[in-house]
Amino acid sequence: MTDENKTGISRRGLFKGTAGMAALAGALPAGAIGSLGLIGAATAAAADDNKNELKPGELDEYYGIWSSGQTGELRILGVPSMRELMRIPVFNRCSATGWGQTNESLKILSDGLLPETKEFLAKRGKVTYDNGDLHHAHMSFTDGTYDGRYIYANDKANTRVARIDCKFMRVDKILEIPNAHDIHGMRPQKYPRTGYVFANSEHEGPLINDGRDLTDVSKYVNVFTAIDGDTMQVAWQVIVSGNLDNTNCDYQGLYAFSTSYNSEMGMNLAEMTAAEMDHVVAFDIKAIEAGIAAGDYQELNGAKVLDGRKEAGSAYTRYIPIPNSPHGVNTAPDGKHVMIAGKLSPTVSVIDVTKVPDVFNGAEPRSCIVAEPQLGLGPLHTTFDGKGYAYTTLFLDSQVVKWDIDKAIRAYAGEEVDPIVSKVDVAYQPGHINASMAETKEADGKWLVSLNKFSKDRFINVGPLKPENEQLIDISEDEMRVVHDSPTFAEPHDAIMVRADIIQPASIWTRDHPMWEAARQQAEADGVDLDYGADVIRDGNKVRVYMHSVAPAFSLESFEVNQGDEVTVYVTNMDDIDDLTHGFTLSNHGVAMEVGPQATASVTFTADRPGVYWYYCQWFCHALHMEMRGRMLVHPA
Ligand code: CUK
Ligand code: CUA
Repeated sequence: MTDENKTGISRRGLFKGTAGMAALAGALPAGAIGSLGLIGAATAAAADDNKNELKPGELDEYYGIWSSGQTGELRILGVPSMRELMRIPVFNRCSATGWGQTNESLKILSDGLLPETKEFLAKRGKVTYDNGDLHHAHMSFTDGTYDGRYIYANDKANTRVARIDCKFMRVDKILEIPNAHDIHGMRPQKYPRTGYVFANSEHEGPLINDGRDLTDVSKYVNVFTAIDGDTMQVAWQVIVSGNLDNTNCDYQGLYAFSTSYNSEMGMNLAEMTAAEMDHVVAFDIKAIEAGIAAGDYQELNGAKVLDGRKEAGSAYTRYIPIPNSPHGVNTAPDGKHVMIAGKLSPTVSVIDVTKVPDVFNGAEPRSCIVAEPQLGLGPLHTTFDGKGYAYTTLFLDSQVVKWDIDKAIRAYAGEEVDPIVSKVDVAYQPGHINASMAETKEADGKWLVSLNKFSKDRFINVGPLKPENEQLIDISEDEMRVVHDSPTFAEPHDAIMVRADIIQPASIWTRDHPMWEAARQQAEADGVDLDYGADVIRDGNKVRVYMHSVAPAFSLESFEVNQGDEVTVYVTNMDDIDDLTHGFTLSNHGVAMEVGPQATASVTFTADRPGVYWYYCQWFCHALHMEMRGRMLVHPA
């Protein structure tokens, strides 16, 4: 086997795209960095009077909901201050909260996994994956705007979608998607409500992936999934031709759209980028629902799978040709236009959703395209201000371009107008972009964030791994103005900004929360009060330890077990005061969990080290926080 076959990156393939491909890999010409740095400094100096700078004690106007890529968590920032307010563990294992270790979190992390995954993990002594790659985090909608109920997030690494309950800002469901390979693009339905959560499988494979057809690429397919956002079950899946990248939907509840950068079904770089035109798949939601009702599907791994392949000429899909390796899909708040970013093409293709029905009725697929402005090199994602302008990131140019949607449409019709309004330099290589409330009909055109993949010289050097750089841009005036740099750890792909009045989180947990229902049932079976427990229950070699905490003490100052016992410790925090979090860390056992006010958390481990081991509260809770500790005494076998 040659190196070419191993990686798919042949010399020929890499150099084919010349400067463009090199810059896609992150290489900037040295001169470009210096000059961009100067421009950035000048912009910052001019921006001393910024409205984004909050005084101590002032509150932000927007919740920024940030993905974190390969970190696997969700982050909440305040906008416009860009202060990081909270991290919500999702697909990652979290040392601070015990997410991925407590029985409560492990139940959520394992319940929605496929049976064969559970088997695969069990052989490795695990009940869940402990990594994730969270690209897209988006809020549930009602009638075209955010409703503050849920945030949905994808895991590209392990083909999952998670739901975060905005009341407690914790994950409450996770679903592993069958028949798919690596969920990438993900967006909730906008209208009439969410409803469906659309999720794209990015990578292709045999539909029945059990070892057959390993090398017969002609048998590979890709699937588009609609999840029921209420039950977090797969509603239906559609087999497509080509791969799928990003997705989005209209404001009418009729269509969803997905980009495909690999319409070629290539298995290496040269093959994937060979065609001049790739496509967007349009999905007719009503036709698909009718197909399900009529039984036009096969059942596979518990999912109803319809055939929407191009060759099938199905009623469910249409393939709209789009120039070279399209990436982002963004629906404008005008409710009419969907922007498809070209990536390797310098264009953004504008679909008019009112013309899509004609395409399903036999009109030429590109007849729904009403504009295709040339904006610059490497367009990836687009956002909006609700005033008729669109903003697109130019990855290769390291710029954000502001353009006039109406002028772009007129130019496409032949009029001599320039849709480009202005460009602003960002540092460096932006991917996603989003403006305040921009993916809703309430887009308000105040703030825009550009999520830049490289920070290079923007901050003091922290070693070979650099932070990324997110820049806040004031778009409330005609000229875009970069007003703030925010270094960030790996790798927020996407972010949304939600008006602060829309999300109303609780300040303390409730004792009837389903997260500790299993603990409550066990306590009842043991004849113990879960809320005010101070009990040790022996059940063969299983020991259940119930304690509660009221600052600054645990209800048990010690408990005794025998070497080899399987021990479960339940801790209930009976403080009901805002911000009074306790924790339970058991030393030299790798055990630590956070217990919020009015919450219960439990952890199970084997006590196989005889001796004295202290447990302590690791969340600073009281002047006597250091004294909040106790002993586990393990009798030797
Ligand atoms: S993708 Cu990352 S820059 Cu995963 Cu939304 Cu476009
Ligand atoms: Cu309780 Cu520190």
